Amino acid sequence: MAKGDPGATTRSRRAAPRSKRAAAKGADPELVQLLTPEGERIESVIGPDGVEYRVDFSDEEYRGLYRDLVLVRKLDAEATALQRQGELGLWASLLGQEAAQVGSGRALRPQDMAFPTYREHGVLYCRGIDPIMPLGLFRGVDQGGWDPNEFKFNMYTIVIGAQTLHATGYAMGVAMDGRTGGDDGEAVIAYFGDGATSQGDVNEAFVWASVFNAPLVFFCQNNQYAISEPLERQTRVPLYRRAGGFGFPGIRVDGNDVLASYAVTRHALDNARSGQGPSLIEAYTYRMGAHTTSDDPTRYRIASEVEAWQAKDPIARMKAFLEKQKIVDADFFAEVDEQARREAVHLRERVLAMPDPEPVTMFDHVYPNGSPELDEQRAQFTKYQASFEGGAH
Ligand SMILES: Cc1ncc(C[n+]2csc(CCOP(=O)(O)OP(=O)(O)O)c2C)c(N)n1
Ligand SMILES: [Mg+2]
Repeated sequence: MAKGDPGATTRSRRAAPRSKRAAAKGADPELVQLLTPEGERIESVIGPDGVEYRVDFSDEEYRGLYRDLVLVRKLDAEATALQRQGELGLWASLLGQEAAQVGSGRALRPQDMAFPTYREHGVLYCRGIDPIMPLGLFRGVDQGGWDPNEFKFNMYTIVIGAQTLHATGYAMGVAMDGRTGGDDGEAVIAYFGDGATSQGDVNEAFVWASVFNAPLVFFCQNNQYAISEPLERQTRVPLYRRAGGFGFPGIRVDGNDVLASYAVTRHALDNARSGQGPSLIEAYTYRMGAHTTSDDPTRYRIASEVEAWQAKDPIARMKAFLEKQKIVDADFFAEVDEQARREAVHLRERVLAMPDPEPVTMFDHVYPNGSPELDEQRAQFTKYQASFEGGAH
């Protein structure tokens, strides 16, 4: 699938998927999966919601998804390295969550609006935003530099769960403006984590979205941890089942399976855009790295757990599938790796070249037209800066 083409159709030339099995042997019946960890393709699966989930991509689209996965992982690794070298203040890695993000990100149609947390670098990439953008934020040289309306991708939100309320209000507005209905309708997606489900904001968002039938998909990446707190400290029931209590459908998808993540998200978005209201997707995945670069996960989880999830790696299974089905030629993987390497070098060069802003400019974009209070704070700050030896710096 072409970069920046999130609306590409799932219907395509290659009609018959290779595997005819309805579901993998021993597969979790609660988990929608279309690609096993071994790279076996499942033609279609009936979810516990009775919906038949399937994708029907062309070879080119399959290769495109693989390229997306590799690129976002490489750029993320580069950002982690930059933080380690002191070039970023902090980085929240998406390692392990590439399929949940690329699958859902590519399922968005151009008109759909996304509300991310601080970890959605893969979705940001799928929205066609320059991957340099979040690095300015984490380097502390800007406050997030993209235009949410231009890219239909809101600002990163660090306040846990807050964006689910923003998304609900926005989605209610979409419905009130009559922008739902048909393929051209607008749907909204709100990303959040397993830990966020314990927040009041998220539960309030569920209530409002439900009773106002908002065109909204709640996309929870259950990566098993909220910093050091494991999932069992958030819930006694699978997270997707919470939706039932609020009056809308919930579904759990294999978040390490890019095809299933795409299929489930596309279905939920299309339901939302056609006026059928909200739903909850629990993308069951794993945070392979630290919570952020300020965290040391070896303090609270054991290596064997990480190893078990390594066997479910989202990129490895897509690679195995492409190889098995011979839909790549010999140099494809090397070519993708080389592109990723080049883009990472380019990213690094541009980060190192970012100018440091004058500290006083932090007051510039707080309000569109400023305020007397802000003017006072700016004056105080300028005076404070000038008190240092050598003047303003
Ligand atoms: C309202 C609020 N409370 C606490 C925090 C501190 N905090 C930052 S990340 C985090 C854990 C979030 O876990 P989860 O929702 O599972 O998302 P993940 O980081 O795993 O993607 C917490 C508690 C915060 N940013 N905002
Ligand atoms: Mg989490």
